[in-house]
Amino acid sequence: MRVYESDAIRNIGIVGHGACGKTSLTSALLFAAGAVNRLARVEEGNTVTDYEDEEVERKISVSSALAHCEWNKTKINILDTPGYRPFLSDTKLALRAADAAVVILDGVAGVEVQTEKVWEFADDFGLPRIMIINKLDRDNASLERSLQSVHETFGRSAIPVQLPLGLEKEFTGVVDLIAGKAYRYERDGSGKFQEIDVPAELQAEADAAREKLVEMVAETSDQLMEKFFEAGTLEGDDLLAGLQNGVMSRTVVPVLFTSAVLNIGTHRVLEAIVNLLPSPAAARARGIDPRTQEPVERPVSSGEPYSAYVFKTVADPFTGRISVFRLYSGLMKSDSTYHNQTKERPEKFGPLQALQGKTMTPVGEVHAGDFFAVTKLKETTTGDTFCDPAKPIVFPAVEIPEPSITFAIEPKSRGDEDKLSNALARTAEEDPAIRYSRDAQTKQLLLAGSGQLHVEVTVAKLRKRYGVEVLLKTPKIPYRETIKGRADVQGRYKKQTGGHGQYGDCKIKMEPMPRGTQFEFADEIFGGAIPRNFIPAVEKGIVEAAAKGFLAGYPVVDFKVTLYDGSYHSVDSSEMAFKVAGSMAFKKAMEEAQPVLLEPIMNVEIYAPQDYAGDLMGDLTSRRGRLQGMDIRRGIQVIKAQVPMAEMVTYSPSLTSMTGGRGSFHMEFSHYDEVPAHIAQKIIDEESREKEQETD
Ligand SMILES: Nc1nc2c(ncn2[C@@H]2O[C@H](COP(=O)(O)OP(=O)(O)O)[C@@H](O)[C@H]2O)c(=O)[nH]1
Ligand SMILES: [Mg+2]
Repeated sequence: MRVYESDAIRNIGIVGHGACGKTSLTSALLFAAGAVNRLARVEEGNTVTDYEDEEVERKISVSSALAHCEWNKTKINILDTPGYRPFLSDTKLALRAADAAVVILDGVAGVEVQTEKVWEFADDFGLPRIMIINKLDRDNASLERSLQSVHETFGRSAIPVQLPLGLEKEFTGVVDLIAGKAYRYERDGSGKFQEIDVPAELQAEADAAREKLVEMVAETSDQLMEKFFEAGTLEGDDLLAGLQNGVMSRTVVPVLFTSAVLNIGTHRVLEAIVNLLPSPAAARARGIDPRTQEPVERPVSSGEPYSAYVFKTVADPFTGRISVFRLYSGLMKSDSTYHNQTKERPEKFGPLQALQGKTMTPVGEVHAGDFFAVTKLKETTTGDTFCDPAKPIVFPAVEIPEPSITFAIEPKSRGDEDKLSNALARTAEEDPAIRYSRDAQTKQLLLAGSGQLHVEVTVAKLRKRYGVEVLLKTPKIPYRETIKGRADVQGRYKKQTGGHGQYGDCKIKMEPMPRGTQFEFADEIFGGAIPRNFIPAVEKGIVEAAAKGFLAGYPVVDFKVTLYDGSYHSVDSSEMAFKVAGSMAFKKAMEEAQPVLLEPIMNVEIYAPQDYAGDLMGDLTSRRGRLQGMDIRRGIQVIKAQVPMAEMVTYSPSLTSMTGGRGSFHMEFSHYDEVPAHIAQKIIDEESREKEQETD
């Protein structure tokens, strides 16, 4: 493998809505640049970047993958990313490591829901962009419609630098407006093309399009504006330089045209990546100085002390952990020890590897701006920074949205519990968007992800890679019980039939306490009505009974018990007897004290385009939600509400169908509140039915 200097590198993230052709275009680019020797296809499951089992099987990308090729002596690192919503966290993590975004549109569909999302990601990271309208060979492909949707959604920065030669069945290539040349391709996927003059019948259209482009570029600088006014146009070099500037300052987004599966226009895309997009050296590495917490930056240059960021971890069942790095500054070599600043410890590196999808090739050293992978690092996880401890810098980690859907999982075969927790830990390492935990109350193992498909893919991974079959279930709601009234009762346990008997007797008062106080026990025994050593036993009896619940088996909380009287027997009394007396008193008191069920209430924030606000609020009302406020952020409607957790279990798929996938939401626990009586009765009935089934 060659070593590339920073200015001979381009790092691009290929992004777009699912199925717009990102993986196919990656495949075509690799073939066009000669990095692979055939045009691999998503349908055949042989592409470089969709190599995971789940990707081959489902024919969609579920995680980002890295590939590279060389064009005009420049190394192009390509991050092919997922485009479906449940996997977009991974797209965001990958873009964090890129220097530019190549935004792909399906030429039939135009801008789609996730196109907007990935466009925003590129904004968040300040990435220059080019745009590609793909699938121009398809029936109903339309340039006007696609461009109109682009302008409506993203403003006027997008501007074609090409014209297509034909469309649909006639799409054979492109006119390059900058070079004033046309490129006509064979339609057999071979990538063979001829450079030709702009066809006469397209000349007028090409001139008009070029003029628009020139005007737009002229506006990017005063100097170009002057030249433009003097000469009435901009010539080759000025146009190119102006375009580069416009791209860098993110005021211009050049638009190109392709058919990825027919391999048409791909060489022009490689040209555009090399000529229009910046090298890593054009930006500075920005982070935080861990000693002062102040922002620091440095040039992306091999002459600087080393700093690198782990943007991806692959849990390979054979190779083990593979950490994928973006090197920001300095150079790194195989078989050296480097400092993980985030974990504050050294790690021994084996060989540095270049990644072509899943294929690794050792490289001796890597220079600033490039990517590499290392296997079997011990402590390193996604989001870690490595740097020279003498000149430390930490790169901020990417914020991963909270999961939106939670399932309870259990292994199909008992005894697989350990295997499952090990498999989950490894899976979570490579996919920071999944979360798993054991619910302290329901004891269920919970697996949360960004959508049903995300959880299903995770479960499939658990099965295929780690051989653990799991069942997915709707999670139990951690209801609780409490009281609204007071009680004053006696609990007396007496068994005195021959021999050693049992005797315990207590009088307690029970009263409600504020939410969140759990349980309080007051000992007001004076004068030894119950001997001191038995008093903790009474409390223990109450605590144990409260944990088992009274109405429907859920823990009783937020109440106070005052032990104020009792009696004992000098021979028959024991801790055991007082514990039983305590639990008897508890049950009696519950009967009197108006027990009720409590349910967890969530703070929910819903984000969707404004048109959906009415439907969404109606739906929230039907879920017993209470509206807390509304807001518009970045043109997006934000609805805040408090909704019972039980009503949110099915929210993720409903929101998707209500908003055509445009909505998203976030929720977190707020507090416990009383379950309305008619619903409480259903929960209690359900619980007793389950109990019966268990004892059958
Ligand atoms: N007709 C046509 N189909 C394409 C083109 N690019 C991709 N496809 C098909 O669109 C589907 C999705 O492609 P894929 O590359 O997996 O999209 P991704 O989700 O953006 O990675 C596959 O069936 C491809 O064969 C194209 O340029 N023309
Ligand atoms: Mg893909």
